[in-house]
Amino acid sequence: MSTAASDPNDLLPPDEPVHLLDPDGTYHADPDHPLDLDDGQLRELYRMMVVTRKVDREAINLQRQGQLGVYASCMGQEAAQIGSAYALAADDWIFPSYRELGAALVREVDAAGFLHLYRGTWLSDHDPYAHNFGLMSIPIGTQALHAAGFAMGAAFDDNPIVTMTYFGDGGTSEGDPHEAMTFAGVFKAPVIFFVQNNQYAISVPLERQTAAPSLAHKAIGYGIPGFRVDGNDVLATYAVTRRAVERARQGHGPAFIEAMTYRMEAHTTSDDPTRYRTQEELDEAAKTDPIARMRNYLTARDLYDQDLEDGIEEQAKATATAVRAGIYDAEHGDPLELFEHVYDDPTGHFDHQREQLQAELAGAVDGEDL
Ligand SMILES: Cc1ncc(C[n+]2csc(CCOP(=O)(O)OP(=O)(O)O)c2C)c(N)n1
Repeated sequence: MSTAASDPNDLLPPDEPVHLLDPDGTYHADPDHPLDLDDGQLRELYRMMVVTRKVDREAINLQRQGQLGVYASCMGQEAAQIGSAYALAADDWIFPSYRELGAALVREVDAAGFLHLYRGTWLSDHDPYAHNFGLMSIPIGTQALHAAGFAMGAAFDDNPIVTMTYFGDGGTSEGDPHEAMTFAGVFKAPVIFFVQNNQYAISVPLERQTAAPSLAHKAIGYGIPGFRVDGNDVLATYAVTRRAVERARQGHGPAFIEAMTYRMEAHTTSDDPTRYRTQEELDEAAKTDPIARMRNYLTARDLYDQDLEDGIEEQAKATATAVRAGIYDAEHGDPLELFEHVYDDPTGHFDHQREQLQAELAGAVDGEDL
């Protein structure tokens, strides 16, 4: 007996990514992607993008001042993250990578707490169960397994939640998302694989990442429908994700969404992007900025004025200031905590590593450099 879709073409993405907003803010209604957002929610999407960008900049500044060890910016990807996270219900779960500050802010995760991982203070100061938002995953794509497993578990329990995981174009070449999508397809797990195609995996451009016609085309190999969306268009991202989420909630299984976007900043603060991309390319990408686009749309709809901008700017500044206060000179925990919560029954090798660190720390206390 075959479990394959009756028509494989149903799994293939459309030729063009779904797009509702032009860069000048002109809106094109699409009967397949109707919007169910009121004026307040439209402004809310804009507000969250502005706050995200401000906090993102603050995090880069904090790294420059030696307060964070490293930081992975999401500048340029605010619409992809906020439009998609906003399409979930509060009970649904998100399993992020390391670049999802925007999605974290939609989930009202305290930004300073979240950034502690980048300071090395602790994994994060947020309780995943209070926000239905997992910890950042640094090993590429591992969070896809968490999302697929969590969704399968929820389905076994008849719990009608949906999970969504974020990973990048580079993540699609890793084994973990492959395994996650294989399981999700077979078990029809209610999970959304949301890929932010920001064109690069560090210095590796998309054309060296895959020979597939698009990343979304890869989904057919798992029996999962692939969708494509203009990820710099917050309304399209919201509408496409919303549809996929409802589909999953109704028992129709997983979806793979490829959001076309662009990473405007370096891969992380340790990267020098001038080694692999040109200023001309950046200037071109800046013309598709997601925040300017939404502002143009709100202006055209008479939903934007200086008072709104001032209020949002004030809130963005207050959030950035709170992040600075929470991170600056925050005390580091005991490095040996690293070894807790790993094994119930630690291996000899693991114990040995712990002893080594303990000895090094004792040396440092005695005045030796680590
Ligand atoms: C398993 C694993 N291999 C390698 C790395 C090193 N690494 C960190 S980020 C990155 C590129 C990821 O690119 P992509 O998936 O496109 O996501 P983006 O960083 O662009 O959001 C790599 C190879 C890692 N963190 N984990």
